[in-house]
Amino acid sequence: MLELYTHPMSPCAQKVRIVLAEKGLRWTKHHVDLAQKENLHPDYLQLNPLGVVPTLVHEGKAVIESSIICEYLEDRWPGPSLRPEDPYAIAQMRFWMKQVDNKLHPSCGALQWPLVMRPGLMKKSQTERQALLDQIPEKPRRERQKRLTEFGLEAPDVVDAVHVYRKTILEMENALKEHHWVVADSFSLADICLAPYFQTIMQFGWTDIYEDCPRVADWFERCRKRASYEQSVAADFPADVRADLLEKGKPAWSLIQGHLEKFPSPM
Ligand SMILES: N[C@@H](CCC(=O)N[C@@H](CS)C(=O)NCC(=O)O)C(=O)O
Repeated sequence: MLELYTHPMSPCAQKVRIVLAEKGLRWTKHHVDLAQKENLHPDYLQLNPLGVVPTLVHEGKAVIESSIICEYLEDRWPGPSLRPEDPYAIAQMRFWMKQVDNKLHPSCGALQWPLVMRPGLMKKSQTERQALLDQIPEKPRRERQKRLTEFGLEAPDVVDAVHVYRKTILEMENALKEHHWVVADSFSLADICLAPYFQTIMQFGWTDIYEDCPRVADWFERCRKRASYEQSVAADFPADVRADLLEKGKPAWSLIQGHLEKFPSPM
């Protein structure tokens, strides 16, 4: 009944997998090989014209965009609820989700792409690489991926990405002074949509980015301890994959630290 087109390292797909697990829903997995650009295959574009994961298929109909999929699942299977009751808290929840989609997600891509996707692309000829990247349907994403492929961590997007991460962390530290979870005392879609972006930080060994934000560190530990997270995110990172990612992330830390120095500490 429920099918998900997904990739283990995609934070957007991780969000949706956490929601499915929180609600105890059964689903069928379709792995989309992003390194091989299966997301740009004409059959996949029929389902998701933006050429990205995740895509949920329910009763034969495709639902795209991770935050929309999360809300769709919440609407269809309201229990256990992942939306606070108070309308103001719901507005706050949606604001966090929007910030994640518009800002944190491209920032995560800017840090992850040079380390994970770029090496494979650089093995292809210039013409082959260009032809693949030219197929990306949306111009801003296409241009960003071209910059990140050409310049790696030296791309201008990387400085902004580090700042977006740091600003988000400081805002979360403040929000968590007010309640146990990001928008309320109950766990919500805001927490689910943020947590995978901390998985990325952790997997590359960059957790010092929030070392002076104890509430954020504690929040992420609480997210990770949930069965939903274990089952739908942690399970996809066996020891050899974790070791490889840590190795890939190590050389980038000093560059990130350099960008962080220009940023304020929490109040
Ligand atoms: N706004 C989309 C973003 C989806 C997205 O960027 N997915 C990435 C993986 S996290 C992807 O499929 N990238 C493939 C590519 O850009 O080639 C959503 O939230 O679903």
